[in-house]
Amino acid sequence: MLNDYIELSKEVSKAKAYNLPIVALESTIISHGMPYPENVKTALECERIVRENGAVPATIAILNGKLKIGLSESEIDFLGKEATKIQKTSRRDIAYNITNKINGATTVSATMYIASLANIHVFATGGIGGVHRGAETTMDISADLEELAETPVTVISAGAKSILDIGLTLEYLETKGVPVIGYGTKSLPAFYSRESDFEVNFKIDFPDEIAKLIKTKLELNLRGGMLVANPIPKEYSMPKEVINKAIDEALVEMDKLGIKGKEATPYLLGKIVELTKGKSLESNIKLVYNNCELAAQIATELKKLGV
Ligand code: PSU
Ligand code: MN
Repeated sequence: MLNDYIELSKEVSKAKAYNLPIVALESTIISHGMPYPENVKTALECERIVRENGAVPATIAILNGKLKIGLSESEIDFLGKEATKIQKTSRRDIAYNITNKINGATTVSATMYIASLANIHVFATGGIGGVHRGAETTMDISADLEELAETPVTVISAGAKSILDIGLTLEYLETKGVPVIGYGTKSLPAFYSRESDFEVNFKIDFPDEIAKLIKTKLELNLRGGMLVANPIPKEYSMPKEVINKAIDEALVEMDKLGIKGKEATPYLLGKIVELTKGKSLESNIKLVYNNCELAAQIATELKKLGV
């Protein structure tokens, strides 16, 4: 039985019982997206921000053979501190890691799937995986995009990072019928910067309007989720030249080392932090907080609509 595999935290199961708004949070960002101890601090602060904005946080991971929805502080600490023992888990890894009781930090794809099992419709993170640069030869396209096509969860992100091919990522999402919403912006935010050379599909200025769209999409029985792109607050954004130089260098270094597959994104994130002397990490943390706040507001509005 599916339910035998799912374990809700007390807080999340209470939230379900009282029909409170819930925001899903991923754990790959903890174990493989940021260094310790910033990863743990960030994850706990994300939960605090979600609560402060009227919703209940559900950080998701695979622990002791269970799909865990809602983690304790010590579980979050474990995922951050013991990161090298934690498997990055996307959709394809879920069954294997459950069967073999391998502890796993869930990517956007796995987190979306697990959130959907608990009927959670809103999920905050930093960045999603996408079509990698050079994908025309490597075929490196994140499972996150397929999940957005399949699973009815709206992901609040800071747009697409230019470690990806942003244009191809948008094309892929269009093919798969995934709407890309700009929160107060026509330009697709590029993670560390507020703008890119690409446009979102729809600009929406208020959380309640995003909530309405989520409801409509669910009721129309359109499969899949949506991507909300929320620009990083100005004061934490990075000049394009600085960040692009670091990204280009990191990509060259990755090629030299022959790093590919699931190791690619964690390697690039770490290398960029190193090359920017920690500046990119600071921006990354702040944009995640910003997304948690918006996600909690959207989840709250969604509850008012009865979803
Ligand atoms: N982008 C970030 N930080 C992250 C990730 C992406 O800025 O931590 C993580 C997310 O968990 C995302 C995953 O789902 O990387 C994508 O990995 P891949 O490119 O291997 O699909
Ligand atoms: Mn990949």
